[in-house]
Amino acid sequence: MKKKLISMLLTGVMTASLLAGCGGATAPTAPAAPAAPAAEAVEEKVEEKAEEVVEDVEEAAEEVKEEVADAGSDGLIAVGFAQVGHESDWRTASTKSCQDVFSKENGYDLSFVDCDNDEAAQKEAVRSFIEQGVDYIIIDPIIATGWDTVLTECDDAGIPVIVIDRTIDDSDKYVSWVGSDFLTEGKAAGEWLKAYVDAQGIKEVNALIIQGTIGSSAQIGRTDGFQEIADREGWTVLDKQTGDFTEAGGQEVMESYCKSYAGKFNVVICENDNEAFGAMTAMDNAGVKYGPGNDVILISYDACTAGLKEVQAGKITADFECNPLAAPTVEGVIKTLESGGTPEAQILVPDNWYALKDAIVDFSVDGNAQKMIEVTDEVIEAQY
Ligand code: GYE
Repeated sequence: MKKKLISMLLTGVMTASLLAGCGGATAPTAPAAPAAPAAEAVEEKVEEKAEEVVEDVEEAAEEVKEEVADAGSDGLIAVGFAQVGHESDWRTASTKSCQDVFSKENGYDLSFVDCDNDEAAQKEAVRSFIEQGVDYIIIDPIIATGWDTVLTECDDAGIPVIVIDRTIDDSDKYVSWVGSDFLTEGKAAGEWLKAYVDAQGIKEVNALIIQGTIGSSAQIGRTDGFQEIADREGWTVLDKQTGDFTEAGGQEVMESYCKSYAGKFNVVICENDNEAFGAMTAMDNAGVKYGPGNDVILISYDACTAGLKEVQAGKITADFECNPLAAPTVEGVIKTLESGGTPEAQILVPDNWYALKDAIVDFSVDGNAQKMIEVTDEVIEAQY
């Protein structure tokens, strides 16, 4: 194609220059003298010029093609979002937040994939976004590792990646991470428990932990943060098993705990509210009394609306929030990129800690005094 274009251009230019010669002076009657060296130099120059012209034409054609492609999406910003799944109330709120923000009315064409807690499906979803040629990819990584290969593919495709909520710990090929500090959440639960048992005159802590999805940064941070305080205070952590952030998982683990540790535990920590709901069912069925003034202190994370209702009902003694409404902040990152700016690499969304009045105690995390919010009808009404 390119050669054809060059020869067409060359013929055109040579013809034009010959015609121009005929018009100005008397056409030579004798046969034209054999081409002199100067004529070859002219031909080379013309060929060079023709090549440049062809390259400019090809570049212009490429730009037009790209504009046409963009125009095909009605000028919307195409965003691919690979969501963890639908395992909890928290996840539902996170998904709704993203779908509300990245709507067509707001100028986005959102491709949403619920990866159903399946790591392979999540990688597949990201690769499908690359195939689609989206403008941005958002990932909430089910677990923190195994990401560098697929993030390299995004990088090679020139598609910026933004990580929301959970972290990716084995690759830095993404523009920004927007989420909560899970280690601080775990430490806050431990430091609150220390202040609470002291205030209640409870001398011993024998704790059972129902963990989130193993290998997720939310599970790692909450488990490690609480364990740090437990080790410092000499508490006994009788067992840790995963409930996979689901209500069924929480109930199953708690049923097993009620059999294996009957009468030996006085604290249960669930790494999200849905596990706490399942644990409550199991303890009810086993006749275990929990909540303020009872045998077992029940601690939870997320502080979703349903979780705060259980705090108000005197079931969950303290609930440590993880804010699921990060989508507006992620949109801010995209807007910064769209305007040619450089967004922050890490953007923390604020979390709060909740309890009923009698369970609100003063405590600090890493030397920073913490504020607890008393659960009331208004607080529940305003929650996510
Ligand atoms: O705690 C849980 C959800 O990644 C922080 O995942 C999130 C966790 C949250 O299933 O409810």
